[in-house]
Amino acid sequence: MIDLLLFLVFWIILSILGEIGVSVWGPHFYYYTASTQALEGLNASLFLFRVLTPIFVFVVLMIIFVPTRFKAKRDGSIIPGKRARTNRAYVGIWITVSIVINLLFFLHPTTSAAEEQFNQLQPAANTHDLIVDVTARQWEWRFGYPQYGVNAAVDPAGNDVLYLPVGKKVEFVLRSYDFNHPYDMGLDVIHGFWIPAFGEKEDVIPGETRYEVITPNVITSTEVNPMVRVQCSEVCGPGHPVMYAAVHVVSMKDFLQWVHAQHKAGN
Ligand SMILES: [Cu+2]
Repeated sequence: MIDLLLFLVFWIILSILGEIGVSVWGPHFYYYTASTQALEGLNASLFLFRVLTPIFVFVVLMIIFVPTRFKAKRDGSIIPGKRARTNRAYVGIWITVSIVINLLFFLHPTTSAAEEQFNQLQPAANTHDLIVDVTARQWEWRFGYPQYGVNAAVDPAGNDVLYLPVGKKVEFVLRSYDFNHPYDMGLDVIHGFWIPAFGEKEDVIPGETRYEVITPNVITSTEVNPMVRVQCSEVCGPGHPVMYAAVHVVSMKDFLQWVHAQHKAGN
C-alpha cells in the first residue's frame, strides 16, 4: 500500500513538472509560425505531448521504481515460498488503456487534421482568395499571380519574390518545369516547396500539378525571420542550398500597391 501511495505521489509530481515543461518549451516546437495551418500543427503536437507526458513519466518511473523498491535479496528469492505471479488486472488495464489512447490519437488529431487538409484541396471548397502559380526549376522559384496579370514577380534587384496578403486563403499551384529549356519538354526535377513558418511542405513533381493551401496570419517577412522564406526541401542538384526566395506577408492595401508596382515594371 505504501509503495502504491509513494508511486502515485511521484507520478503526480513528476507529471505536473513535465506538463510545466511542455507549456514552457511547447510553443518553441515550431521555431516560428506565420500561418493558421502552422498553428494547427503546433496545437496538434502540443496536444500529443500533453497527453503523452503522464504516460511517459509512468513508464520511466516504473523502470526506476520497481528495481529499487523490489530488489532481490542476496540469497536469491524475494519472498521465500512465493512465486512471481502475473497481475491480471494491471495487464488488462494497461492493454485496454493503450488501445483506447492509440485509437484516440488516430482519430484526433491525426485523421481529423488530414481530413481538414484534404477538404481544403477539394474543388467544392474552392473559396481561395488568391491563386499563386509556383514554378520550380534548377535552381529558381518563380511566382505568378494569374488573377492580377503578374507573370513572374521580382524585386527591384531582379530576384524572384513572393508577396502575400495577410489573412487571405492562398492556393499555391505547384509545378516543376524549366521555362528556359523547352527543347526537352521543359521537364525539371523533383523540388520541395517549403516555407518553414507556414508549417507545410509539398513535393513539386515534374509532369504533375499539386496544390497547397495556406492562410498567412501575421505581417512578417524574410527580414523579420529567415523561417519566412521559400526553401527547396528536396536535394535537386548543386544549386539546391541556394534555391530560396524571399517572402513578404503584407496588408491587403500594401499587396495591391505592390501588384501595381509589378505591373509598372512589366513583370
Ligand atoms: Cu530544388
